[in-house]
Amino acid sequence: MKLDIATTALLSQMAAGEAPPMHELSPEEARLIGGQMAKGYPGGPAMVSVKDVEIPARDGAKIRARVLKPSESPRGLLVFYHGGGWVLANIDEYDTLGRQLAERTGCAVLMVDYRKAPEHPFPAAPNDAWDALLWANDNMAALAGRKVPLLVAGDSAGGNLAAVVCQKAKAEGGPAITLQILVYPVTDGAMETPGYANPDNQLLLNTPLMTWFWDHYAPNKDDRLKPEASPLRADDLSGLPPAVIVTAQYDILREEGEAYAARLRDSGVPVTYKQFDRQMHNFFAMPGLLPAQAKAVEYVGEQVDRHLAKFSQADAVVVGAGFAGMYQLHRLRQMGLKTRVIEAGDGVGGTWYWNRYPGARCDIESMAYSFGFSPELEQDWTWSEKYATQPEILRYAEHVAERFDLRKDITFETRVTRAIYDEEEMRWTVYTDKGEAISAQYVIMATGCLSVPKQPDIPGTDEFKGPAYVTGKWPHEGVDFTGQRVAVIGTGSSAIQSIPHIAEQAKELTVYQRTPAYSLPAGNRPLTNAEISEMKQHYRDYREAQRHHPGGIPNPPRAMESAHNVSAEERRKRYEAAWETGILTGLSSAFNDTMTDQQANDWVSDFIREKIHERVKDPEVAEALTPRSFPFGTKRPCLDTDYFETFNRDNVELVDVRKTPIERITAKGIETKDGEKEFDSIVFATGFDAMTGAIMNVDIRGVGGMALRDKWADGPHTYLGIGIAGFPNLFTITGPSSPSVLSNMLVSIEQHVDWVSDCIAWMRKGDLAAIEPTEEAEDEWAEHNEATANLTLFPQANSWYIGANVPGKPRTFMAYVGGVDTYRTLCDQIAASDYAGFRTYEADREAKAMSA
Ligand code: FAD
Ligand code: N01
Repeated sequence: MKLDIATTALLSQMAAGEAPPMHELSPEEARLIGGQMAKGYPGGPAMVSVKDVEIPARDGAKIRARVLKPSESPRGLLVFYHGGGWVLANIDEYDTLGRQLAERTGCAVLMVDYRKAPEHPFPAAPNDAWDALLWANDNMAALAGRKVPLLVAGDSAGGNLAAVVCQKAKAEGGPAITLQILVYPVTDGAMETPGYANPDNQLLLNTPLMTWFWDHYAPNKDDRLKPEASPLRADDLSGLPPAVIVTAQYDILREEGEAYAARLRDSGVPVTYKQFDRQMHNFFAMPGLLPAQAKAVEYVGEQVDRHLAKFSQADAVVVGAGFAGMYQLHRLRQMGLKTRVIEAGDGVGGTWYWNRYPGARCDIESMAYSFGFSPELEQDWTWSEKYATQPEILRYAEHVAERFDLRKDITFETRVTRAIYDEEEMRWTVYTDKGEAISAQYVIMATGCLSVPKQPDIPGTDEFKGPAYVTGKWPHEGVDFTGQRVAVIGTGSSAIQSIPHIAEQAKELTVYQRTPAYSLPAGNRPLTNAEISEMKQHYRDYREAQRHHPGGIPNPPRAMESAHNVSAEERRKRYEAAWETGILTGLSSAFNDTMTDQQANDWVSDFIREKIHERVKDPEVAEALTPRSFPFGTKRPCLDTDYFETFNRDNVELVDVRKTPIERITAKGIETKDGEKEFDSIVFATGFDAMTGAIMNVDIRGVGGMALRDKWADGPHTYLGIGIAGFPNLFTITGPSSPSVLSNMLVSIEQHVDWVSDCIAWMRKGDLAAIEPTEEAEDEWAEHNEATANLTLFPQANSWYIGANVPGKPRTFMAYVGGVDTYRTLCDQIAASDYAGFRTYEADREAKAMSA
């Protein structure tokens, strides 16, 4: 006996009744039989209120619906679509199941009596289902008493409708559905799964009846295969709400449920799947008759419990726990905001958590590249080297987390995937890849300017059989290259730091260079006690100087003189002195026109070129390593320890890929036009999808469902790099078009976090619910940015500042070159003039009272 005893007995009783097969009946006759059967179901639990309503449909008709309220304060609103092949059944026949669901889940349940075929064929049912969903969302306060999570559910054809409305909500940018519960859903009108041919499955729902349903519902066969009828056929299932999928073992639809679960999972949607063994189709809708029905309701209830427990309310969600997210959490918590930080990694530190490649260290002096917001922190932390290593900076980040007790509000190993703005509520729903949905008034993207390694853009990358490493995602356990033949692709900062270390271990190291870099010797060394105590004594003054310096790096001071004003000898003298400091900004600060005057820049660029020739013995290799295609400073300069000298080693070879292009990566190594070279390991030091990559990785929908990805399709548009028109209460820390990456990032991060925190404090004081920039302010800022950049030499380089490193990325200059000092003044003045360029929205007092 394949079915359980209760099901077997039920089927035997039904057979004894000698009812004709459904598919031989007219829809009216079939409905009568279904109605008779439902009369045998028990009444279902009592509700606090049961109310029949009429929902206006788009064509002016009314959709009948029933609101079941299990308590005065439901914890969710569940929109339920019943089964019946889009032809049979109604909300009266499903009343018991609806009550069971309401009681068990604690949600208000809206049962939707969408119009049935054949009188109302496709797309009437999905249209009604959608109209009802919108109505439910609009009337949530009345239905559930307050803003609660919105869930959808359905069985069989109703499961199909539930899946379809989720896809539509994604396409439309809302409403924000937090969970979809699909019980043996119909997902594909092709009816081609083996289950249809399996005699074991021909029970209450059999292949002829399913054909009968489809023929009535979607007589036009092309319609059936549209995603609105066959959700499995949608191209992209990513970004859909987490799903609970239930199937029955002996059901012609089981494989459709399984297939939908698998595709959702493959698309990154969290899925909980359960097959009920020894059950047939429709068991879920037969309350009182089958014990498994009660178990399935209990199972759904448990999933909803789990889901709603995760659904939480916060004042603010901060995405990312690098230095920006950490400080933002500290500030908001100090202000009394309930703040949640979501971080993809399993620890704090961001950049310094992920970039563990050999030789990784900061290139701004440690004592300057540290937080300035806490004098106590400054005093109790002591840096060991002029330029701290990655492990030391990571320890510092961990120390900060400990000292300010940050971890308790950070959820690690969790990625934010979507954020949807609800205009009515003026709140965001933030979704994670762990199935959590958090409702928050503010979202702060502290996702980092350099946190998404660039996708490999060399053919064959996946074919290499040996280990391949990406500098920006380095294995935590480290890598031992001893005795290996290693390739490094790239010669930016990450490569320049790691190459000398890899060369020391590897048997052979081959460096594939596309563009040579300007790099200056770091002169790294341990800090002396005298230096440390001097800084600790004067840290306050130093921080103040940082805040009012264009790059947040006050030493050495920026000269006020043009390079044209002095003799060649004097210039040389000053360049030499700057070179000796081993400070990134030394050379660019030697004169005031290095970044604006071509000749001034040529002089300093030539000076560095000479130095490279001094450092590299082989003149041909030296020339290959010499940058000539862009002015100094227009791509981020590097600081190194023995980078150029490494090319004097016998085990190191340079391949200039401009002359010898990489054709592809092969299973064994790298093939250029000169042939294939075999390697044991390949290191991709190929950089980042900078500035916008991490923000664009999250599907962010603002006012009217506008997708940020669409708004930024031709490049980022922001106001101050902090706010975005159409995306109220969404802030970006060091976002595109702020000075960010052209400065000491910690200085910029603190300035941004402080500004955003002050803005939120101002809003709360004025009882304002939302703030967003105006389009005009955004345009004015973009104009100023472009004009400022065009006064400099920056646009001359194909840099990541401009998006040139990522194929297909729109080219706009993504950092404000006006300096941190000027930028700070602008931001302060904007704040002082009641946030000029922003529009604000008053709080909706009524909604607030309801949720209190
Ligand atoms: P990050 O440190 O990048 O942190 C962002 C965090 O957000 C990451 O942990 C990431 O996992 C998380 N995240 C992103 N998206 C999501 C999501 N959807 N869901 C959940 N979590 C998410 N700057 C300097 O000023 N001086 C230096 O010397 C210097 N050295 C650097 C060295 C390297 C190797 C690199 C790559 C950058 C360096 N930078 C330097 C720039 C550096 O990125 C910043 O200084 C600073 O650390 C950035 O901090 P952040 O918090 O803004 O971003
Ligand atoms: O990345 P990058 P990064 N074929 O983009 C090459 C910070 N940082 O990780 O210049 C061949 O600079 C690419 O060539 P090209 C700092 O802000 C700081 O090194 O595009 N080559 C380039 O040589 C820095 O600027 C430190 O022609 C390819 C390299 O890969 C930023 O992070 C340390 C290629 C990428 O260089 C990014 O630095 C590390 C291809 N298909 C990082 N694709 C400090 O020292 C790319 N390249 C503090």
